[in-house]
Amino acid sequence: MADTPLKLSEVEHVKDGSNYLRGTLADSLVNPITGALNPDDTHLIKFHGSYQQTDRDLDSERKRQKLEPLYSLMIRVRVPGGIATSAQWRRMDELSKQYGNDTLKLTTRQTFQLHGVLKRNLKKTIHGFNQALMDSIAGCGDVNRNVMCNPNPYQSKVHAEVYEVSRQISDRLTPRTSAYWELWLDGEQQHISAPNEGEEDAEPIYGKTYLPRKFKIALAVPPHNDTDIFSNDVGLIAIEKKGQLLGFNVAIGGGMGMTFGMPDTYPRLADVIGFVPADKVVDVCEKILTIQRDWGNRENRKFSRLKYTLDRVGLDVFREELNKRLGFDLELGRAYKFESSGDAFGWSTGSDGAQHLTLFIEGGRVADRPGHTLKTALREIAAFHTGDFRLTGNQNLILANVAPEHKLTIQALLTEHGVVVTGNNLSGLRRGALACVALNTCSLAFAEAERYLPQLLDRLEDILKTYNLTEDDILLRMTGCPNGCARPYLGEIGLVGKSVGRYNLYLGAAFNGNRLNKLYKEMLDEDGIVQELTPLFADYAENRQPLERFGDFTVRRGYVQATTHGLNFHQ
Ligand code: SRM
Ligand code: SF4
Repeated sequence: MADTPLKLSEVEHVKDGSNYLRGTLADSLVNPITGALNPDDTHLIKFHGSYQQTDRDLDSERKRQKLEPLYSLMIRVRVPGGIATSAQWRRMDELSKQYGNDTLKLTTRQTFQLHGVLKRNLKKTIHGFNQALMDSIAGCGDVNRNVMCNPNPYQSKVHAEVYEVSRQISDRLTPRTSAYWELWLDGEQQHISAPNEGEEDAEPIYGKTYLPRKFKIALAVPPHNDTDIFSNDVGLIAIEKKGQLLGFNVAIGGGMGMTFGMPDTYPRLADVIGFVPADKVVDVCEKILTIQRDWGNRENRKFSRLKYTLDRVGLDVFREELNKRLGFDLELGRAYKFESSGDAFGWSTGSDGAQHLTLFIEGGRVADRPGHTLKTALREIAAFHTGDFRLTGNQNLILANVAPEHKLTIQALLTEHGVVVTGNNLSGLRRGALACVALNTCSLAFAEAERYLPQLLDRLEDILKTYNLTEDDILLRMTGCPNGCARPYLGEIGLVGKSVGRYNLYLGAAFNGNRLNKLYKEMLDEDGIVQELTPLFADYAENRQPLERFGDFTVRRGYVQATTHGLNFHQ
């Protein structure tokens, strides 16, 4: 019997007909009649690092006034491993003020986002990135996204080597199309390799329809899993011996997204499938990506991620194909141990004696607020800081390699601007909390997250105080929908927006990022969340075992069953 032809999803057709991501973007950008792009171009613009959005706070009022929604663009700048120079920070700060909403969002994948950029300013903004040697290509879209890595390579020689590997992976998997160069930079030289004049476009790794879906890679150096590697399509665990990087355990098939009411969609943690020496790891990433390119589902985008490909074909079949494409076999995975997935705040000293300061950035939002002028403080620091700015996967910021003569000045400036220098004066719950953007810009949000979490934390902190738990590090992650942008299914407490002001409560993830949580209660409002968590905190304070983490405790006490695989997340 002949195979039934594939019914490709709409996005596949758009990519196919786009001439390597051009589509009609050039026309869309100059069309003065609307603030929006042509519908097909809204898919293509993602590959250039941008999303068309509306201001959801204003949508209904504008509709009432018979106006089109207030369209604007979010732009995500790739920062492999999260490392930016002071000059780049200054540029992002300027561009956010000139063309955006005067805030910077530090994301859960170590990138910068600008929000609120009008269509007519998009080109000028991307041009501005280029002048500071930054780009937004592959910030979004069906390609390899920003490669995450422990953001502080000065911690040790191994960290520095691992960071270098993350850059190599990022370079290898960056799309080659000249559309980015042509559309945004008028052919001006850019720092990522552009094709030579007269050369035809080609995507040697991706092909003209790119990947079935987004693809994510993260690297971590045990014992810190601060990039949450198991939530990535490919997670690489550095294996070292006596300070020498030997290679990486390779984990595949992680992902957070799911859809309410569709139990065949689920978050899943990556499985370790073997070990590869460091000099071959970039090839391994490329081959995994090409298998997913060829085997991933291109009919229904809900099932397109590598995690579903893997659960369809099985790990053994996938590994066999990988070994075949590589021309060698992965070795057996090596022993490793992760202890935590959060950031450690305050001053630290690297193995070379250099000084670094990790700052807590609530919700990853760099903005000036009354009494807390963080954006100004960082701009002033960027004017003289000779080290760099490092974005962490937990939406925080490291001022790295602070010159000894600048330490006191930095400290004084931050204090003057009302910025908390160490995490010590924050509760453990707030220090580790993550919230996705959600309203007012995310078109998929059912509920608030970033704007609301601080208020909820105020109430939860009162309870923690009653039980003497203020200092305890407990991971709480909140999102405005089940897509999982703040990795909520890895929260010891996960709150996932279901409708305005209502959240599902998940419990029982592991503190080190290697176990998913499980649904505990549905559709809770703020009082409901507080009521459900109060007896849990009381029980934890009284009955936990020495050093027992909150997530482990909720499993041991039977509040939820442990999730052992994405496939039993909903059970
Ligand atoms: Fe995300 C879509 C924001 C990290 C899973 N994510 C979106 C969009 C673009 C909404 C949209 O499609 O219209 C959000 C833009 C909101 C806005 O206004 O800025 C958005 N995601 C974010 C960020 C900014 C959250 C944050 O507050 O930090 C993070 C940017 C990362 C970056 O710099 O590249 C962000 N998103 C993640 C993560 C976490 C991670 O990668 O470690 C995940 C879960 C991991 C994963 O991919 O499985 C994640 N985002 C999603 C999904 C669900 C994907 C899935 O396979 O089901 C969507 C929706 C989609 O792709 O259809 C999504
Ligand atoms: Fe938007 Fe949902 Fe992602 Fe939050 S989790 S940013 S609401 S897509």
